[in-house]
Amino acid sequence: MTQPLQLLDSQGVLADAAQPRLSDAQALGGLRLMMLSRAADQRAISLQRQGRLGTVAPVIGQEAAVVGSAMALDPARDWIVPQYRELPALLHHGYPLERFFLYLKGNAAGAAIPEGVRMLPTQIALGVQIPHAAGLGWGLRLRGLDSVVACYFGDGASSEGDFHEACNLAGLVKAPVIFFLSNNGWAISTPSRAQTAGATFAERAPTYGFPGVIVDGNDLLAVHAITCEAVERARAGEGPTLIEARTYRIGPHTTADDPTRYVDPAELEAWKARDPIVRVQRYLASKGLWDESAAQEAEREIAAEVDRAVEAAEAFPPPVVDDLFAHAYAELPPRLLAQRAAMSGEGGRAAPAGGRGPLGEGGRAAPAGGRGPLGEGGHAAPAGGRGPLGEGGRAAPAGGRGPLGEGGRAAPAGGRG
Ligand SMILES: Cc1ncc(C[n+]2csc(CCOP(=O)(O)OP(=O)(O)O)c2C)c(N)n1
Ligand SMILES: [Mg+2]
Repeated sequence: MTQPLQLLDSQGVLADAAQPRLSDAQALGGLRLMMLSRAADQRAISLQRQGRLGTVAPVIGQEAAVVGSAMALDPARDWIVPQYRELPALLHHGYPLERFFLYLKGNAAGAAIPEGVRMLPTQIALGVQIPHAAGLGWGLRLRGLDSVVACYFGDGASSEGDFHEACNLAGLVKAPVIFFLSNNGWAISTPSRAQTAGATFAERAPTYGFPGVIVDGNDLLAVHAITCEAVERARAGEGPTLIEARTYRIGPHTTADDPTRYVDPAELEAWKARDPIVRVQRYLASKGLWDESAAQEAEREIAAEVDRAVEAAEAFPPPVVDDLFAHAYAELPPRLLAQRAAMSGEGGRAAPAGGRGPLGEGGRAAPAGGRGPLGEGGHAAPAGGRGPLGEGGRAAPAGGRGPLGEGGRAAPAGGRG
């Protein structure tokens, strides 16, 4: 099997003759962003446990893959097309941290992308963003721009037909796209070895007419270097690259998942010993650029940054039912008008357009029966009663299954579970 590119070993020692393309200052910046991502995830998990946030899909363990690739892009001209586990790439591109928390609170404002930030929305329907990325890249090229599109997806998403369609078209038209496949070992509880009978994911690429490469996804320097090469190819008009980043999901699929039911503890421990953050810290320490006091100072600053983002998100007006209906249609079709009215407690009468419903401050009924994109859980209802999930103090919608998989999206406001 092809060996993944590695520049830094797990002790943070640079390979002989390795030529990192990140300067020391950039490596420090990358480390800080990885630490910020870890701290934001840990805070989000804690807030979810308190019933203050919905379902969280942490990046823990995969930070080098996400940050190293994002640092190879130019936020002023390149685009990111995310799946749902790429927070630090979005932050690097200009998406504000407070919106991450707002999004997890179920607030539509969290999904709003600030003007000038070149990213598509977080995508939970698996694989759907991959053809969008191919089309976006092709369109940018037809406009004569030299922008590149980095499209993120998982080993699980790569089994969707959309992956094939996107790679086929992008190869044909030489779209400037980087297909960044985070092979994190799992698609919820399905191991990545169950996704393909092929030996690797990367080996699919040549059949579409472009290179497929494999990188140690826990090695910031290697991921950055290999993505820089893919960016250069794409900018030069040579077309796409498929990057398979071998990493590992150290945490749960989401806060609604219990990985102890299916993850081998020995495998988990082996991957924890390859922590991508510790690896860069060791590398920088060997250069005299990192020590205990630098770590403490960075942790203090990062904690304060996370505090500010959480406070800003919590100061936002809570979401209202109308938010669910506000962004897809200029004029709501009758079926959705009826749903909105029912959810607003108006017994079939339409709620006022754009207004706040009769339920008052932030408390809104949850949609009934929905299966959500993250998996098997319920989108919890924001207000009131005790729901079927029974944990965390939040009600779930009747029969609801959430998009990330197995859990409930906790509700932002109100009730006792
Ligand atoms: C089309 C579709 N099918 C199923 C799901 C439920 N689901 C949510 S996440 C997930 C696993 C995705 O695994 P992967 O692409 O490897 O990404 P990871 O979660 O490991 O980052 C599944 C099956 C979904 N969201 N969309
Ligand atoms: Mg996966």
